[in-house]
Amino acid sequence: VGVDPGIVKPLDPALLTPRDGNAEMRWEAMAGQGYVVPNDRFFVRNHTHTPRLDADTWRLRLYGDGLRDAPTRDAPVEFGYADLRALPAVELPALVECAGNGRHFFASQQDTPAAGVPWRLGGVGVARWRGVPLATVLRHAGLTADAVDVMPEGLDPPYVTGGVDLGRVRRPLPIGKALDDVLLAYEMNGAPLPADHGFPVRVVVPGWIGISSVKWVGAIEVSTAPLFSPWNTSLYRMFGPGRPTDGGPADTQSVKSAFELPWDARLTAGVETTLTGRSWSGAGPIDRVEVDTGDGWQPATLVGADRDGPWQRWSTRWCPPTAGRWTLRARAVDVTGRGQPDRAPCNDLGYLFDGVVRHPVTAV
Ligand code: MTE
Ligand code: MO
Repeated sequence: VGVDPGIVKPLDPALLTPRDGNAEMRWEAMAGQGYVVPNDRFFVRNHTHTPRLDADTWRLRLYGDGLRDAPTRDAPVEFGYADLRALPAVELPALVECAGNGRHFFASQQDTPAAGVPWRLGGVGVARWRGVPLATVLRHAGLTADAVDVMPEGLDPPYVTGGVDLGRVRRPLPIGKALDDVLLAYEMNGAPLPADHGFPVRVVVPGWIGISSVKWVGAIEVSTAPLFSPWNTSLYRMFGPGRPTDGGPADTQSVKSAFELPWDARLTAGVETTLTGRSWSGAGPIDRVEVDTGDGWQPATLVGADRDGPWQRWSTRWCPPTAGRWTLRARAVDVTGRGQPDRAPCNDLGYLFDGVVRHPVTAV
């Protein structure tokens, strides 16, 4: 069991794979698990490193011209940890997924490898998050009717890349999403937020790319004019190739499917086994899943009471006919009709992969 210097929790190699100072969930570690990803195997994505914060001295500072009484940063409306805990709480299962999840497969599907963390499919997880709706806190803070954007900011160290200091991690959210289903979460799967996942409080933006879900949140700007930061102007945007204009900031996550198998998987030829996996989309629940083990697409069996949740478990039976190399494929369609193309069109920064992944199997 190793420890990455930037990550606090032990990185058990059976559960998590280190990726450039981050940790990717191993899909085979989800086989036989319940609906949520346990905290010890939830992926970690840090721009710098996990800060150690004290809940007793932690403050959330809200300010901006979209608040009646706190127009400037030097005179914010403040909430402490106990103040948040005293407000009416909600708990919901939500997907947090890195915008670059699946980036590795852009490189194997096309000639241009995209820059960034080379995630396979384990830069995603579903947890039960408990906290206060951001809407509740904004209204307590004196939200005005003409606010258009809110921008949460983390308390982790400023992010320096290519010699340029981009400041603290922060990304604007349109007020419509902020008032819809966004949480200020202080619990993850029934436990206080682990340090790596944002202790004492993080933002959870269901279905949107992970960068929206700012960890270790310390301030929120509320503005009557659109807000900008490097995290929505130069990072986490859909640039080229084949895009004559910039495709704008990425927000809703794409559709993906993963087998709960090692990469590569080893199976026994001539022995029928149950293969399991999960499919998900940021745009809504999954409607149907198909699997191809070599003789064409067949419906997978949907497992569990997952219909309305952020991801769907499924299974299928398969017997590798002979020893040798095989390829497994899975694809899903969500309730909005979005599916998975055979090959995902690439973009410069490798975001929102949604292609069908070819999972290699060796039958022995
Ligand atoms: N929040 C802060 N403050 N700093 C960060 O580096 N990384 C973001 C987001 N929130 C980040 C952050 C990114 S890119 C992702 S994918 C998610 O956190 C990952 O959340 P997790 O580490 O809890 O899985
Ligand atoms: Mo991310």
